[in-house]
Amino acid sequence: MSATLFVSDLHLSATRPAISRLFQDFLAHQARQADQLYILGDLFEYWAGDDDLSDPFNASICAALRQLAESGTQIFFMPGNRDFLTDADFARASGLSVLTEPQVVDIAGFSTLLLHGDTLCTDDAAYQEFRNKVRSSAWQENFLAQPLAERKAQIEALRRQSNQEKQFKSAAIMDVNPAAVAAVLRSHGYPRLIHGHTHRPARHRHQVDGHTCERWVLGDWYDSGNYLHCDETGCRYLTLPAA
Ligand code: LP5
Ligand code: MN
Repeated sequence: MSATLFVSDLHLSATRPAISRLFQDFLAHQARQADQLYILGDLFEYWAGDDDLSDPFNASICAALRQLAESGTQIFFMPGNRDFLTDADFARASGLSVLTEPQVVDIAGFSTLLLHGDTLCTDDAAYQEFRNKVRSSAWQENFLAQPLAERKAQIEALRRQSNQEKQFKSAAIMDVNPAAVAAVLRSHGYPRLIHGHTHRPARHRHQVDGHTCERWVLGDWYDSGNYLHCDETGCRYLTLPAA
């Protein structure tokens, strides 16, 4: 039976070494037994550009991914709102294939739509406006032309602002919008949907135009590690022991 694993929202950073060790352990064990590993965004706390591969922490994560790929597990990475500046050098160093979103893939016979998840949070108008700006190639070219240290300082300022604003946004605003979910399921032929970003792991069922679609939300790696295991029989959540 083929096994495909899904993770997202690990937010790896040198400041949380226990979670990084847990992830490296997951790559060396559970992920090795799988045929494919999908990372649906926010692998890193943030990614300032591929020149930050010189950072020993970043390099160690990429090397562990590459080792997994060389052992025979295929790795796919869909960037999230924190690591959308990853580029070809990152992909090469990690031995993975980058997926653009939205992406429909066949997982053990099930048509499955993959997203990071932030595009479904359409009620978060301030975020969507910000997203549109930073996802334009003109903005990215300009940003990446600045020295790494300057970029990191700007990201720190953004993180402070984002954390502050999130305190005043309701839980509903930061969750997916049901109409956006229905629209994306409709436009992709009523597939199963797997996404992260909201950090609210749960299996949902959506009725859209008479079709029933499953939506699996991935969990974050704040307190412990977790992943979704999918095969011919369907999907199930698995948790790793606390770090
Ligand atoms: O990530 P999460 O889940 O905590 O919050 C997101 C939204 N916040 C973000 C910001 C990232 O977390 C910060 C790290 C990103 C690094 C990317 C690198 C390249 C960009 C560098 C730009 C300088 O994505 C948050 C959502 C939340 O998800 C739930 O969906 O609410 O959105 C915000 O809080 C964004 C604000 O609402 C709008 C911010 C406007 C900022 C204006 C420019 C500030 C520039 C500061 C430096 C010059
Ligand atoms: Mn996210």
